[in-house]
Order: sequence, then structure tokens, then C-alpha cells
Amino acid sequence: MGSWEEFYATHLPPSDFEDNRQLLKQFCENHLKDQSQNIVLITSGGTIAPLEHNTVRFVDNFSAGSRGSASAEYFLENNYAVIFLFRTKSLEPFTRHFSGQQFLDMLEINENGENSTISVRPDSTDVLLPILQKYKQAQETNRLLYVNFTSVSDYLWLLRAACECLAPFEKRALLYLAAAVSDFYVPEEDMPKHKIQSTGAPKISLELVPKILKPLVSSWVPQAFVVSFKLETDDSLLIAKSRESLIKYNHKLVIANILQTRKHRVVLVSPNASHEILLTKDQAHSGLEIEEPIVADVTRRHEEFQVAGEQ
Ligand code: PAZ
Repeated sequence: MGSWEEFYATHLPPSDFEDNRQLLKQFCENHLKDQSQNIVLITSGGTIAPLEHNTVRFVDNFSAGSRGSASAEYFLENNYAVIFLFRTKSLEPFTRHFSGQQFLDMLEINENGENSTISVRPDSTDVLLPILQKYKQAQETNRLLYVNFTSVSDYLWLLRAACECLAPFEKRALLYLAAAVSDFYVPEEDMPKHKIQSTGAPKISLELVPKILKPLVSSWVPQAFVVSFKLETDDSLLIAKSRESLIKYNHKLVIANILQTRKHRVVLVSPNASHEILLTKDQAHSGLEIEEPIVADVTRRHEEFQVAGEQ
């Protein structure tokens, strides 16, 4: 595995990097002045590892962005300013509630020739209104910034840029790293320029992506409250791997989950303890999302962390 310094030295930033950096800078400057404003960076969705420079094929993963997009809404409800760093075409806060044709089904046409209008079906107002109100409130208070990425390299560039802007918030900054970032990639110098031809079975050799939590915790945002996520498919590894990560990177919390049960069970692993959040079937049927108690717990810990720092 190459070092993270080597990664940035050998991989170009995404083409819209400067624009996004300016947006991040502006958003953070606007909120920095208010001493009572907490801010969270949420990463969400998977990353691709391209196999060609002119990318036709890539290695991807399962992540839909449900965790990150739902959490963003709950952080807004807890009065955080939210930077939502998400994989292009993965779920986003507010629009995540409507998939496929669901949104169109909520509308009706009031026929009047050229003056026809559209309105929300009366039986859909109850669903749409609260979501729209919360979305508008986030927009009007300028508390939600969307920044998107596709490849693991784009993600790493944007993550570092976001951290640079978050560092001045010190303890008020919370990093909630829910994205499923590829552990493997093809370095740019080893990638063919054009589409791999199907004249023979290709030999693709993947390298390890450098572990970015190390510089992030120790140098980029050393005073922030950093929460990482750990996904496993083997339950017997979950807690041990989470503890290993806490010891290695020295951050505050790992939220551990298993692929198949991630929507109703997580374990919050801190250096001294672990705490399970488990949704009952009734809670899940009544519409409670696990991100609501997760975010309540994380914001409480963030608050305690800030208060402890003042003493
Ligand atoms: O995006 P999603 O809701 O489908 O899944 C969420 C998740 C499992 C990607 C997230 O909870 C997580 O564990 N992220 C970190 C994955 C890892 O790198 O171990």
C-alpha cells in the first residue's frame, strides 16, 4: 500500500474540484461566525474504482446511501449545519422518500387547455408537506450543502478539502463517515487509457487504498469528533475490528453494522464500552428509522465531548 501523501501526489483532483472547494469554503465561513453552530460532514454512498482512464468499466459496491441521506435529515433536525458528501446518483436527503414514479403518482393535472395546472393529490399532502417543509427550512437557513463524488480518488480529494474547511470549527465539527469507500483500486499510472478490449481475459491488479483515517484524525481535524463506520458480513469479527480501528486511529466512535441487518441493528463502539441500537419489528413497521436513534446518540456524545473540553 502506498502512503496517502503518494496517493495525492499521483492522482489528479476531479475536474470540478476548485468549484467544490469554493462552495465548501463559503459554506463553512458562513457558519463559523456563529459560535453556537455545530457542523457535521456526512459521507454517503459507495465509491467506484475505475479500470480505465476513459472509464467504461469499474469496481463498485452495494451502498445505496440510505444511512447517510436519512442521517442528514436527523442532523438538520438537531440544528446542525450539514455538508452532505455523497456518491452521484445515490440517495439524497428529502428526495430519498420518493423512488421511481412515486412522486409523479402524488400529483394530479387540473385540465384547462393551455392553462392546465398541476397540484398535489389531497391524499398525498400529509406525506409531502412535512418533507417539503423540512427541505425548505434547510434551504432557507442555508444549513445543507450537497457535494458529490464518483470515484474513490474524487472522494479522497473532496474529503481532504472538506477537512481543511472544518478544522477551524475545532470541537464543534463532527465527522460522520458513513460512505462505503473502496479498499482497493487501480492506480492511475497502471490504468489503460482506453476501454479494455475483450480479446483475452484481462489481468487486473488492485492495490490497497491508503488508510485516510490516520491523517484525518491526527492532522487534518485533530480537535473534531470523528465517527467512522465499520461494515462486516461475519458477526464474529465486527466488534474486534471496530476496537482495532479505534486503537489504530484514536478517534471517538465506530458504528458497527452487518450487511444484512444494518437497517435495524448497529453497535456503537467507543474506547470503553459498546452500546447496541436495535429496532423492534413494531418500531420498524411504524416507520421509525434506525438513523433517528443513531443521530440522537451521536449528537449527545458530541455535546458531552464539547462540554468536557470546556472544563
Ligand atoms: O449506504 P447504505 O445505507 O446502503 O449502507 C450503509 C453502510 C453499510 C455503507 C454504512 O452503515 C457503513 O457501514 N459504512 C462503512 C462501510 C465500511 O467501509 O466498512
